[in-house]
Amino acid sequence: MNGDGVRCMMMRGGTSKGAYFLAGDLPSDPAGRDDLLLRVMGAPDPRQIDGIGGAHPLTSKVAVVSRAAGADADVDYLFLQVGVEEPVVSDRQNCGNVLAGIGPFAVERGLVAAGDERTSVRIRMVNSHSVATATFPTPGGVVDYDGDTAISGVPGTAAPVVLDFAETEGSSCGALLPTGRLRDVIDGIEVTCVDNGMPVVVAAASDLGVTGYESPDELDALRDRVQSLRLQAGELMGLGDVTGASVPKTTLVAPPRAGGMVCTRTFIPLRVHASIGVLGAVSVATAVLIDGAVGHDLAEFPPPGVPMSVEHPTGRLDVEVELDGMTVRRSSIVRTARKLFDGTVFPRSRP
Ligand code: NQM
Repeated sequence: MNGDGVRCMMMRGGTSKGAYFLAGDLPSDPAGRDDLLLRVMGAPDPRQIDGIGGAHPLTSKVAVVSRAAGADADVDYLFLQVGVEEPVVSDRQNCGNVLAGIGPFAVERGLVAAGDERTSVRIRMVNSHSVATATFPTPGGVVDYDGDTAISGVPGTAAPVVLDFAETEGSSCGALLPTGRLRDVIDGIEVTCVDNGMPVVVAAASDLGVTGYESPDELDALRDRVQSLRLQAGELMGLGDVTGASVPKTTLVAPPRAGGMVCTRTFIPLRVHASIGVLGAVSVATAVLIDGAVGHDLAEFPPPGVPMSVEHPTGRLDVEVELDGMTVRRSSIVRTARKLFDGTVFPRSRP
């Protein structure tokens, strides 16, 4: 703490934006921490006008980082989703986009020594009890955010952050197919419930009476049906009552139409994502790879060695997933990240 202010770095991680903190700069009790974060982000308020949140779930995110407690990682990363309109801070999901900023942040804060060319940081993702390795350029021991990697949904180019995932299979629900079945029928619709780092309910867009190529706004009308699907899926997936939770997500799939593997529209959990989450895309791609799962029959698979491209409203997201039967061998993805500001944030005072 620094007077009334708190040390904070704002970063774009992939297609999300969030406030990154060292755990030691925040209150250690979760209730005090969450109260502070709501006041930092300006929640609850649809405009988050009195805080640094961006008035959308994708820009109302927080990363809490510390030196790793165990030897299998360099740093621990706790992701917190801060509500926009609801006074809620949730640790029930992970975020692969905010993850893209964790390695650079760890170097900037001196938690990890940078290599001369590039640095690899092993990150324990506390929300999902799994480890990701982030590799990014650090010429001369300094994080370089500039580069020529473009990702859909972010203007321009930046330095690549390569994220390799291990043990993401079933990391939130305990199994890759948390209901124990390839398909379930909910409200008369066939769905595949999957968790390869993010719990997702996959349904064919056509089964909900849409093409799957609509804009996010056009799909808003499906909110009530999606809520009904995910509430029942949440119980089947062992997540219990997910009324106020940000998981499971729901992804509508359709045949690709831009050279990718599958086209997607994703509810997070009720607003439609402008693109698709990282671990969300990894989970959907994994489901689609499995013969018999929803989406398998409408997908077009790339030749071996070519990444699987998941189409979304603003472009494509390339993922690599290696499955051996029903076991995930590895998953990886390329993102970019950027430091936006580093300083002191002043939370609004309590009402
Ligand atoms: O799936 C949005 C995002 C995410 C999560 C969401 C994410 C992921 O785009 O790993 O990145 O699904 O709430 O940041």
